[in-house]
Amino acid sequence: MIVLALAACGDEGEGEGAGDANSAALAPSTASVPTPAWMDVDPGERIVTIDLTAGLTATNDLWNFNGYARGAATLIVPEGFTVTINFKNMDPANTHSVAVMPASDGYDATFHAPQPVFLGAISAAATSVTDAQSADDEPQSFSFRASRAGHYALVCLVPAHALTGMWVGFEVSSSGEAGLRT
Ligand SMILES: [Cu+2]
Repeated sequence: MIVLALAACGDEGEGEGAGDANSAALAPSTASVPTPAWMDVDPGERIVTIDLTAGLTATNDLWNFNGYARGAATLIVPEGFTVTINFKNMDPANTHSVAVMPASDGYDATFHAPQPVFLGAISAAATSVTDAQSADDEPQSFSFRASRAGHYALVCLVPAHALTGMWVGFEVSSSGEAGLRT
């Protein structure tokens, strides 16, 4: 993560103060966004691993991903990388799910036979109130290849959850950028 940030600085602005670990935060918008602790980017292996937790905070009445809802954050992964999502749920009252879906400024209450944007980019029993990920379940993992750059979303497909804001942005960058934009 730090190596990436420093490399980005070196590419972007030589006069900004070499060796300043904070300079990435001050760099122009084309610079890398921060990589949160729950996201690991391996440029060598071309793998991104994301620990994603539903109900991590009280935001949106627990209907959030890592504390974000209603598109308040966008996860960014590089095109062509393999993405593994380790998904768990800390909401004791509701099951949740996650899938990479087309971006939208408003989602329907229900999803019928949803097709994720990328093959395999969906958690188990994603539309089921009873069988999606519960707080009692072991974390589940699924992987997919982010094969096409674009703007998408991570959406909970349990009925009424996306409608109520349980989604965040998911961007596949053609520039190699990775991290979290808030
Ligand atoms: Cu949900």
